[in-house]
Amino acid sequence: MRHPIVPWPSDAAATYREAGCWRGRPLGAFLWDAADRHPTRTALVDGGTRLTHLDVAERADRLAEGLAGLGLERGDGVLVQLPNSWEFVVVTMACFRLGLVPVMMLLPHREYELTSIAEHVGARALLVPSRWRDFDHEALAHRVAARVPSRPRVLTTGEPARPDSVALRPLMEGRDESAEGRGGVAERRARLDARAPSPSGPALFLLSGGTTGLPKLISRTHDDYAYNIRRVSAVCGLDAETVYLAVLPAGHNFPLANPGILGTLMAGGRVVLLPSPRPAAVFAAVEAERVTVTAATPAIALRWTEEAPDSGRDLSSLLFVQVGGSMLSPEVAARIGPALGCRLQQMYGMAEGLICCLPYDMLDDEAARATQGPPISPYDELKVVGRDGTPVPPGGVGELLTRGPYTPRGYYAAPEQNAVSFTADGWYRTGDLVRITPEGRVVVCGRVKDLINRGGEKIAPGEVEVLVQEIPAVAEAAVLGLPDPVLGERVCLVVRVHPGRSLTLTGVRAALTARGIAAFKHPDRLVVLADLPHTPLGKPDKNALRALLDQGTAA
Ligand code: OOB
Repeated sequence: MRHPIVPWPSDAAATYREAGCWRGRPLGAFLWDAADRHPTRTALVDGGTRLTHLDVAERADRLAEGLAGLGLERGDGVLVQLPNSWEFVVVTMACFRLGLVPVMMLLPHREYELTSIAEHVGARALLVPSRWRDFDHEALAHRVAARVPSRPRVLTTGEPARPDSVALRPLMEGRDESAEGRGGVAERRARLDARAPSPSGPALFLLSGGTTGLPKLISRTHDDYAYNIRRVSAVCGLDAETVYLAVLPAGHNFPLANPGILGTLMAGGRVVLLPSPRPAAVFAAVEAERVTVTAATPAIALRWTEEAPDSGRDLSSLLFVQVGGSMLSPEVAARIGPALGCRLQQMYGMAEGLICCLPYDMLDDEAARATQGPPISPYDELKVVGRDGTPVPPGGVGELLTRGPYTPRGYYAAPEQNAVSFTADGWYRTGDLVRITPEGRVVVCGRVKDLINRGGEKIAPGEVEVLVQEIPAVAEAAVLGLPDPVLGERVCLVVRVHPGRSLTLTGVRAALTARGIAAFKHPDRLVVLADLPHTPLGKPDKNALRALLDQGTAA
């Protein structure tokens, strides 16, 4: 890592330690606890691959030493861009064990995102599949590696196609039982324990939805993430009987840790991994593995709700389905439980920290269910403020500000952004409009931040605008989210073109593909206007544009 992470002030840190939130143990130690308690229970199911808790911990340790053998060291940033798979989990745990800091990328990310983030953290390795869904990630990783000054190694979970790629599988699948015996495992564990990373140091980097063009990385410490996971697991009632189905992209905070993959593993439960939320595959997995809990965005939950009744599958093992990431309409919320034969748990949270949801035993309470629930920790501080930054009267709507034991005080190496996103006394400005009920439950009402939430994927308009401006025909551009019945929002690009030039949506998408930005950020709709409305500061007036598009006065 090239820069230090933003610490909590020492008095807050002391409070969280004294309260027992921060326990001073790295995440790898908690995962080994599960392996000690439940060595032979199945921890991971990925297609035909089934691994026990002990298998996972041993493979992670083996990989950790293998990565160390490649010259990777504690504190090194590595980009992880892997599908939901057992390898993702073992890689993540290996990073925790060695103190490498995985940056959780998404599979659709391309040159633009990978390069800027790899540069930002000075990445030492890129961990990718060889090919995934007909895309050559290994070749992409090499193109990125060649452009990044830190010259990261390319490590792949598949068969490497190039001699300068490192195959990860042989590093994970050692032959302990025959060659080294159990002693080898214990010795390796002791060696890794002896060089374990500092619990107050960075464990992983999550990507922020962000609103500007710069990559914003959220560094989560071992202490803070372990506490987050422990609390949300307790609130959700997880135990060794839990069978969690991971279908959302594992690099997202929601399926990774709320309670998600890591929460389930730490509870001694079983994680079933699927690479996509396709209903038929999901229902088949629920039936086959007796899944008890899964997580979805509203758009995905709606698809499941529509298709479950005719699936012919036995979904009776499901206790609850978590839905979060974007606004869930009350109508859809009312249908999910009955259709899937389980309870609905709404979840409002963010990679920046704060998580709110109703405790598991309150999911039948109708009044409570109309909210997104209270924060998971008594140490979470919430404040609702008006435009002028002063608190609104109790129950009023305003922007939510938050602080707490698992909400870091700043993004990684981004002082200018931090001055905007955090107050001087450390509150994170969520950019969400909420109200808080007398019982302390949060109701999300809207948003003040300039961000597009397309089916739970967050898109920074500024990031797309910058690249669109590079297209020669474009004189001026604004990117905004327009309401969509399925995804919540879709990406709309409004442009003014230079005289005599023209532009098509296909042309824009081709230009953005060439520029290497993830396809989910591409505009779904293009509107060409003779002129754009402006704010007094001379920027495109997005509210005016939205009103214009709403009225249908623009094609
Ligand atoms: C989750 O995390 P992120 O970092 O992808 O996005 C956070 C943002 C929030 O600030 C809010 O704008 C929106 O996503 N959001 C919701 C919501 N949950 C998240 N908006 C309305 N209703 C909800 N229930 O999206 C995330 C992380 C952990 C758990 C759950 C979601």
